[in-house]
Amino acid sequence: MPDPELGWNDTLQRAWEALGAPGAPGRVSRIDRGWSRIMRHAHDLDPMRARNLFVDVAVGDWVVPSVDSERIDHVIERTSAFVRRASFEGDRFEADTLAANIDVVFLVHAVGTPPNQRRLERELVLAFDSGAQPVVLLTKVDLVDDPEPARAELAEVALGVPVLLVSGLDRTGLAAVRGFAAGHRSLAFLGASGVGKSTLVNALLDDDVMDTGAVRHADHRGRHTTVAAQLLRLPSGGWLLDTPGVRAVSLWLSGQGIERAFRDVFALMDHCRFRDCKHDREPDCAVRAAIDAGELDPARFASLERLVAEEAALEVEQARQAKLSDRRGHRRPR
Ligand SMILES: Nc1nc2c(ncn2[C@@H]2O[C@H](COP(=O)(O)OP(=O)(O)O)[C@@H](O)[C@H]2O)c(=O)[nH]1
Ligand SMILES: [Mg+2]
Ligand SMILES: [Zn+2]
Repeated sequence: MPDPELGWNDTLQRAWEALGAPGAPGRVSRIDRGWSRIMRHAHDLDPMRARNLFVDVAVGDWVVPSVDSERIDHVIERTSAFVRRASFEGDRFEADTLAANIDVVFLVHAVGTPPNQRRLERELVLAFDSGAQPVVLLTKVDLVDDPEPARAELAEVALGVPVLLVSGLDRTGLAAVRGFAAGHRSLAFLGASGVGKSTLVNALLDDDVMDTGAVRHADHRGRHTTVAAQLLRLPSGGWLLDTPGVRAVSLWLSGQGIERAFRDVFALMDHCRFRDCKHDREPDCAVRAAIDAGELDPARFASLERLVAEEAALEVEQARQAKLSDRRGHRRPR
């Protein structure tokens, strides 16, 4: 059986058995120019290499290499995936998966810049769509006396999603972050450039320093630089996917992400008098009523409308490309 310490679980086992339990599954730890590095167990220091031919493979994927180890025969059905807008490469329709089988995605925001609720809303939609569990991190808390106002503002749009206070610099809250990797789970970070993702990654990978008390020294900084997406083993167990520049704006929206991230607004909509209420000037509109009563931020509602319109436009585009792809006789991804 594949190594549970590498993240293998019952869901993957079932998906593999559904394929007829072929070969020996391994996990993609890195991809370079069309070649995957595939780990066979958690302490595999010399991952095998196989070519990515005719398969959409991402870091984090569980795959079955061919008997001669040259190619990847199967990509086992993912438990979660971050997918970028599909595009044409030559005459082939490409779904670009950036990361797969991530259990927890941390949405990183920093104190010091004003809390950005609109950005967090978008990230939550993407996180829910991916299938991973979102957790919000408010980092650089060492910079302020009281991070509570910023935390409260993010919590307002995070609904039930936890907002943790952390610092990659003085190591506040790192034990809690690490706790999410219990059971050999895989973690990933999403957030604007400069919020402190790399600093957190370095702090988590650094097992020489205790979480409490010790202050990181400047010479540790920048030791680990992200060049390509890679799966890294946490010293305390579990996995960390370090991706350079996974920018929220470039990701593909699909599924139930919007409904989940805005479930408060959708719950209101259920109470509008008309089923097809546009929440504009209709009588007995529960959304307008909530806005007028100061219970719903109009900016949050505008944000929802923007995301819905964006998703609709992407769906039209995806359908158009899928049709083109069919006409050319190619198989549609997923
Ligand atoms: N004070 C403080 N500065 C931080 C912290 N984390 C990151 N920084 C600084 O913020 C800048 C950007 O950090 P970096 O980790 O590269 O952000 P990334 O772009 O999200 O990977 C660097 O100058 C870091 O030293 C933190 O927890 N506290
Ligand atoms: Mg970085
Ligand atoms: Zn309405």
